[in-house]
Amino acid sequence: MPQAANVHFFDAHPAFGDCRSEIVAGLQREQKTLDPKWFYDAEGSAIFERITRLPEYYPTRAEVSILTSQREAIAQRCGLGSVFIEPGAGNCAKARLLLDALRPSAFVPLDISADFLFAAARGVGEDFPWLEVTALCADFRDFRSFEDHLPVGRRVLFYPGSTIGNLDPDHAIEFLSEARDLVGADGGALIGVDLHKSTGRLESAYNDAQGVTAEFNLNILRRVNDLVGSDFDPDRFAHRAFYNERLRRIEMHLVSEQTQSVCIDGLPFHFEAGESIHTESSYKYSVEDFSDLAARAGLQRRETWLDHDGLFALHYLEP
Ligand code: AVI
Repeated sequence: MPQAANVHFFDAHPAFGDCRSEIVAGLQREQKTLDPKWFYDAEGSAIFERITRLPEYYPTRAEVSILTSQREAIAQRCGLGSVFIEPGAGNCAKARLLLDALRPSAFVPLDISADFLFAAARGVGEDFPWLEVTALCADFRDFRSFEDHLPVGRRVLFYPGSTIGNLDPDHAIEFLSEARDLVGADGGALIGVDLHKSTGRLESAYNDAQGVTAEFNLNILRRVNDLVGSDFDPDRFAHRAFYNERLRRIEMHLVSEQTQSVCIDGLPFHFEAGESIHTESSYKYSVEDFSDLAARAGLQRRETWLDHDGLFALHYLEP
């Protein structure tokens, strides 16, 4: 397919690491764990898309309502004509909502999944012909692998979706510190964060009536079977999600419905009935808690926009 003149690609061939030893180490912990990054193969990403449209799952709708109703104010705050960088860009749907108002000098979607990223970047280039799009297949944490390919200019990082909530607070601080280093002293960061709120509202968002979140959670077992040849039977596990009020995080688990053993290459993992694998945490922050977290990474909160119902926050931060 011919490539539009305004779209550039660079593949840094990000290393995926040794998934087998990572998965084994997680299952050997006292609280068995699987990293939520394993949710997102093509099938898992498609199930997540369905989650974002569920009546109970408010974060996507709330954030989109902020991005559409406040786009001019957001653009003024971020500064026009910057290099707009989105790690984990996926389909770039949220960045698209800002591009006309922001008029960035370049848009840099960054993702570790090359095919999906390049198709999404091509689509942005076609729909915004005035915009320079530089798609980088790279690991955001490995700045050196892509820094030579970043267009010149003041940088603004965009990290929507409360994806930062899937990191525990120490890792979120590390991520924000790396973001601060990337954007430099004159840059900025626009970060979407789900707000702490009533347990009932949060728990229903992760326990939808149609069972789509359960399907998403259980799909990780199929993915792990594909990755390491394990013999998880998803029918023998059940989805469980609850709000841990002390730690202010939704925890998703897969609970073994019976005593069973699962093998990876002859290596057995024993499950008691009722024992769980912790598959995801989704931290929720008040505006003040997130300001404190960002400050620990050397970023100051300059402005925050909330949706009409006060469910979700979009923060603009600067070093
Ligand atoms: C991607 N991430 C911000 C979602 C969340 O809400 O933590 C993932 C998700 N897990 C279950 N539902 C949605």
